Amino acid sequence: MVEDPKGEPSFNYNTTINIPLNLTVLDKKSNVVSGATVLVYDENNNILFQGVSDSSGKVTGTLTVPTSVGNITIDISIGGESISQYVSLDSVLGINRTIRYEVNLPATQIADTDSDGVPDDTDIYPNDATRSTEVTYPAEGVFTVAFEDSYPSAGDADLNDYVIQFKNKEDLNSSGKIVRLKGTYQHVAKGAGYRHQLFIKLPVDVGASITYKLTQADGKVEVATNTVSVTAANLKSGYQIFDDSNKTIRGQNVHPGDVFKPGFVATVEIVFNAPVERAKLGSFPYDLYAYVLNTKQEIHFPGLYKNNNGTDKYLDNTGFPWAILVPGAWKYPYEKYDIRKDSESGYSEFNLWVSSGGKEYKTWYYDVTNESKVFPVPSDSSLLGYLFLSVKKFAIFYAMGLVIAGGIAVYFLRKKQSLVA
Ligand SMILES: [Ca+2]
Ligand SMILES: [Ca+2]
Ligand SMILES: [Ca+2]
Repeated sequence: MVEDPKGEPSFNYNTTINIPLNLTVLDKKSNVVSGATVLVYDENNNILFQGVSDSSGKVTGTLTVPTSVGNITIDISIGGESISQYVSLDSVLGINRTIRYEVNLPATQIADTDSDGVPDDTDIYPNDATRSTEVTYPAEGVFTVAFEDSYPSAGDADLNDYVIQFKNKEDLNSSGKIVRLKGTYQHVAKGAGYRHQLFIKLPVDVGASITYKLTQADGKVEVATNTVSVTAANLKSGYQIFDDSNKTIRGQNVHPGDVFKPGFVATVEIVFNAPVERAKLGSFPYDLYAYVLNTKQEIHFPGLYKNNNGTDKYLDNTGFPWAILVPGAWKYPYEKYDIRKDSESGYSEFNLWVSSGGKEYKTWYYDVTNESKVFPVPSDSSLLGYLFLSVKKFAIFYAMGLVIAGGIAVYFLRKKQSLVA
């Protein structure tokens, strides 16, 4: 039974979408099935979610994917019997499904060394009952966040005042709760006179232990690895990732002819004192924000805070944001080039993307249409790309598991069904 809510999400310059996932697994006799492993992955086998059905047969979570992802696959597996459902994300706002097995489920025991409910062959941490999977944002490479720092005044839309490349990794337990959150952040541009700091707010109800390290781009240590305990209140009020932006980069990296000088790299690992629900933590990129020292203003992504009259606090009166998230090592505009003006923009698809409400030209940021208008940020020399070597571990791991299953896999694949009750 498919009851996926459909519609168009409100457009606020978002390049990723959060899709709630609610599944119920039933057997042939419509009894609920607990202990079924649910795995969700995208077109490139990047894992988006993993969980195990509870005593009510339910699995809940949230998928966070770039809006350009067209299809995902949901695999449900128990006792060697699997069902795959291929889901087009076109106009999908959520995934609400009841999935029924049409075969008798075998009573076979599958090896689960740590007894967390996730079989060894799909458990990223087969000897750690507190964790069973990891999700990386993005699966490969980095995201870029670009801030306009004049808030609450409208910016000039050159989107280079304070630019950070980053990626995050979550460890989830078998209930889909987040046990650990890791982030790596690199300062890449400062096209501004103002000074900034980078923070993250996590509105969770538990404290955490945070391990932090700060290095220069070449790895030279600025702040040695250290671990501190923080309270839930600390996490709610904001944890500082970077201090004064004047001190975390040696060049502005925004003018034609500037030799790119990558800035400092911060590595943050947050281990929560108890697993946290997605609804509490929020979804990638979480509440990552800049604090402008000169104006004492915080600058957040749209979609998180409202004014008293109900409008978005971080969209200006023309509907433009002060913070934009872009997949990849984004080539932001040169100084004073307004991305919205055809004569100044390096991205002719940007306005088309905006006027379509985000439905068309979803990968505008990969298509530089005027190289003379954008800063040539290196795409592959980024340090961050090398800091998460586990990137595709799962995809490879999973593929190998299927290979090892060998002959019986063929048998099961033949029986593999996509029936919906
Ligand atoms: Ca396990
Ligand atoms: Ca485990
Ligand atoms: Ca600006």
